[in-house]
Amino acid sequence: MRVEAVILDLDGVVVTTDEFHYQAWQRLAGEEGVSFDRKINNRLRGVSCMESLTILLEKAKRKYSDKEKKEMAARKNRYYVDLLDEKLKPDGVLPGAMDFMEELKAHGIKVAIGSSSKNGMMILQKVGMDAYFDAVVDGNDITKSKPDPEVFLIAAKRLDIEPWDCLVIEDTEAGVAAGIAAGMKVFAVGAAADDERADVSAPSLEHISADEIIAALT
Ligand code: B16
Ligand code: MG
Repeated sequence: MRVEAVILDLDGVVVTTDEFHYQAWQRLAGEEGVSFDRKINNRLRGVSCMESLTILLEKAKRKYSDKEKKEMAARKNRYYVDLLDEKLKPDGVLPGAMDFMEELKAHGIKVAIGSSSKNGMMILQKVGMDAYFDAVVDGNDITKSKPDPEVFLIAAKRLDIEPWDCLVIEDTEAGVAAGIAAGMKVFAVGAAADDERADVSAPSLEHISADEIIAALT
């Protein structure tokens, strides 16, 4: 393949907002008397807000109506956005991510974001990167979240690049599956680094250069 575009997942690849998601879910769970810990939080990584709520409520003592669930998801999002607003700064960009993307741009490779988060644009604004990418596709643009390939296929379309010339960088199982389903090559990092379905992997973008990745795929 020729790598013509790289579509990066946001949370866990370019920035880490994981701790803020954890704190917001924990506050909601506390208010509702539902048990919640980091192990359950790990299952929420990469999946949408409503799907995360369904997982959180697996241990609830009672059933919640759809109206109640909508209110709870909105409440969690308020807590999360308040944390982002207060705490997310340009130093929230993960080590190695900036150099990696600069290297791609220097090769004339297009760079995009493919995120499940409805707060994707706000996150990019907070770290000063809202004008950095050739395309940004987030949770507001999609009807089906990862592992469905929709987010990555929309990104490829906006970039005007064929899916088979795109490389996805992901940190979750659902995201790796979405990249494969999109017909793209997948580079797995972080929590997904040992996912054998990926074409290439590394602990983070700090541990490998873009040149090494491109060479491994061509
Ligand atoms: P929001 P990504 C994902 O972002 C997060 O990893 C996941 O934990 C979160 O539930 C999901 O976005 C939805 O986020 O609540 O902000 O809409 O990894 O796809 O960039
Ligand atoms: Mg992620």
